[in-house]
Amino acid sequence: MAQQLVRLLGVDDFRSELSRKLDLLERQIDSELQKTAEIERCNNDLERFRESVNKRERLEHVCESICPGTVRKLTPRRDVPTYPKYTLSQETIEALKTPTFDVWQWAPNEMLSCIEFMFHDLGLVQEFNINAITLKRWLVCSSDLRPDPDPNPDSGPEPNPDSDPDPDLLCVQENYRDVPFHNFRHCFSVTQMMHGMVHLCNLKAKLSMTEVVILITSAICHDLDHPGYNNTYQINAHTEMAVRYDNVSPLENHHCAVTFQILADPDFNIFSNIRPELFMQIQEGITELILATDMARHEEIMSAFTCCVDKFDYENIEHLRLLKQVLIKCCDISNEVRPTDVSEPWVDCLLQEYFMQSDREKFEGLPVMSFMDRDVVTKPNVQIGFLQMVLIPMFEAVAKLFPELGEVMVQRLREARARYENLLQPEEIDEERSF
Ligand code: BYE
Ligand code: ZN
Repeated sequence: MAQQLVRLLGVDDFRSELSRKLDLLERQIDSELQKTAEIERCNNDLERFRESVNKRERLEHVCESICPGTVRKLTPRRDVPTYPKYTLSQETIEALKTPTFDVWQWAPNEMLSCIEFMFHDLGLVQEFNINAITLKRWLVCSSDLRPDPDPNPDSGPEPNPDSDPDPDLLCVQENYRDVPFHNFRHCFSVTQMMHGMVHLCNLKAKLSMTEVVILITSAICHDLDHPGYNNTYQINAHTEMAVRYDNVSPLENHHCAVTFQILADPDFNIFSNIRPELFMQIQEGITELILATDMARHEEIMSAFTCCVDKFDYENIEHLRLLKQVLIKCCDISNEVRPTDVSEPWVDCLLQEYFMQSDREKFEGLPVMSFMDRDVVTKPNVQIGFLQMVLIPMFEAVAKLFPELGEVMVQRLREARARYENLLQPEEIDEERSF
């Protein structure tokens, strides 16, 4: 009886052991089945993704063959340069301080890293307590850098596409258009020249940090959202911009407006950590400098500066204002100060933009300026006139204050003039120079 009981118990043990093992096996099979289903789902997703990429490529191929140049490449437009990837070499850092710097060899991300570097290098980040991420975001908008979206989407009104600025378009780079001359590379070139001037003329010892930040920020923002058609076109064609600004420096007023639209968003305001009074002073300074880049005011600004340069007084705010205005003007049109292989393509880009304008003016029956007319202009002809009448006198005036610029810059401009004179065709030699 007892033996039977033991045996019985043994069988029960065996049974429960067996059922436990079965249970375990069932669970394992279940989990394996789940994994297979997961793999199946992944495979399906992959297949769908492959199809959509193929479809997009086929579509782009068709678009490209119908209308070449219109298809945006698949490379992520707003990928963010991170410091380790874009650490500037010591050689680049030194070259950035000189007018011989080659502005053509850099991709957009590298230009952005250079501009960011200048802000740090000039001590502006420290002086104005600029948030390093805000500085990056201000320069290039990126989803990685954008603050997290509101976790509670019901908390505010729906964004209105007509009045709210597109968050992707709040940064500096996105607001330079893809036009032949007035594009982001021009912004970079002008900013780099300003950085070079600050170093060459030792401006940090002569001006306040507020003046330095005004100079650099103005250089960065001075042509924001330039459409590639100048003020004369805006005024003659009665564009919205010209009407809005009553024909007074329409483009330059617009560049200022876009500058302060960007800074109006706290996430993009590099000056959010300074006192409101200082912000107002910087805003006023930037506006003055951007408005001074209108070449229609060249004579007015130059004659005022020439008057004060012989008795220049760094304590006189009027003198300082004129100096800053002339400095940004110099940087803005300084391409000919650069080595020939850097400066020459800029003339082609500018003429391309001018020819685009004159073609449009002819088509729309508007007056055409002769220096923009592809039937009239030759490169040496316009550049000799421009060097002789605009660039050389302006740089000579600035070199009175900063003799160190005489050698580096005025000399280069004279060489450029001689180079263009050698390029003149015999029949052009006695012609009126028509800048
Ligand atoms: C100027 C005004 C607006 C935009 F055709 C650009 F002869 C310029 F007028 N810049 N910037 C640099 C220039 C240069 N204009 C000219 N040469 C330059 O090197 C002269 C023009 C080709 C033309 Cl001034
Ligand atoms: Zn410009």
